[in-house]
Amino acid sequence: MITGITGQDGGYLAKFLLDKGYRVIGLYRRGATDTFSKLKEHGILDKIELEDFELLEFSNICRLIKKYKPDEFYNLAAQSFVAASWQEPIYTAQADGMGVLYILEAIREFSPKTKFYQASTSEMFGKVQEIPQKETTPFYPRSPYGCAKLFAHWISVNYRESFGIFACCGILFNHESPMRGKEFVTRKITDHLAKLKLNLVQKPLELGNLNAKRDWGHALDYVEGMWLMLQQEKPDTYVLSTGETHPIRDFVQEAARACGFDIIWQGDGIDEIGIDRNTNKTIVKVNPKFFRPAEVELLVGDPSKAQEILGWKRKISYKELCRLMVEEDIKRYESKLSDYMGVMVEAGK
Ligand code: G4F
Repeated sequence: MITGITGQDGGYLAKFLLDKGYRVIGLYRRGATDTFSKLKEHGILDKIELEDFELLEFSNICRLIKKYKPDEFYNLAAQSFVAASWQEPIYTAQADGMGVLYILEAIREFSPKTKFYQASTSEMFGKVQEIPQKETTPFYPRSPYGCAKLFAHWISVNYRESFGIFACCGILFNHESPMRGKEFVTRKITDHLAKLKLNLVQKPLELGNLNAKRDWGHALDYVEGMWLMLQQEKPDTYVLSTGETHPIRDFVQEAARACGFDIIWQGDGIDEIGIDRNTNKTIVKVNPKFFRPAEVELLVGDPSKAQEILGWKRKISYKELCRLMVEEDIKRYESKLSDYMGVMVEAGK
């Protein structure tokens, strides 16, 4: 059973489990627009048993856990956009914090043998107390999202220790892919660069803090780590990360290179711009609107425990990730363009 089945990780995990012969029950929120596009793109929509589900409705969590008594439960549902958590702090706290307690209570009551995976996050490290961050690093969240996730993390550990629930926490560092939502910085970058490349827009890409550093891996590698955690004899907490960190500026540069732009940077702070060396065109500029009230400046994780105990290792490199994402966005726009041209030709225009 997977909550958040319509998100980036939900799609990759469902595909991974189906390939292993699992029966997958996917829980989704009714009423969301464009709900199943990622599952369609993975080609697995008709292979998943779907149930509509609201994380804040305890009765429906109980009903579903009672009905299926799943062997494994992956909780990937969340309000996962950090920036939005300052606009919706109460909803974020309820869904990302209390929602997890609802699931744990339902498991304890109706299906105590279910193995539970909680999507904990490197955002909990926030203002980092140690470099690199590992399972024992003290937490210091910097957003309502980080605070809510911290409650969810500790309540999962507590249910493991109090009631013997097989609850695992994956402290996952940023993981991206061509399926990433466009509100997150990597996909926002690759989507806009693809449009610039194909002359579908002329205006530069507008970003916030270019200096923040993130440890970015590919989501496909990370869902394997989630599954590995639930295959161990004992439940535990693991960091999944690459151990490399790069500023946002570097991701822009790398993705731009993959689509033929050669960016040079000029100016400082809110006046910084990125210009294409060959055409002199401004590709990137800073817009303070995207700054956050409190920022997580640096994340870099130490994945040694997952490597040693789970035998987990990321396979897709940072450079490959940048290239894959930008190439996929170019392909998507090219195929939309060729559909459009086909319609125009048919219409005799
Ligand atoms: O891509 P982001 O929005 O991801 P963020 O905040 O690191 O959170 C992601 O990773 C967490 C794991 O560490 C997850 F828990 C969470 O659910 C989510 O998946 O922002 C990355 C960085 C930030 O420092 C932000 O300030 O990029 C910076 N940034 C600069 N300009 C921007 C922008 N972020 C966004 N979204 N949009 C911008 O224009």
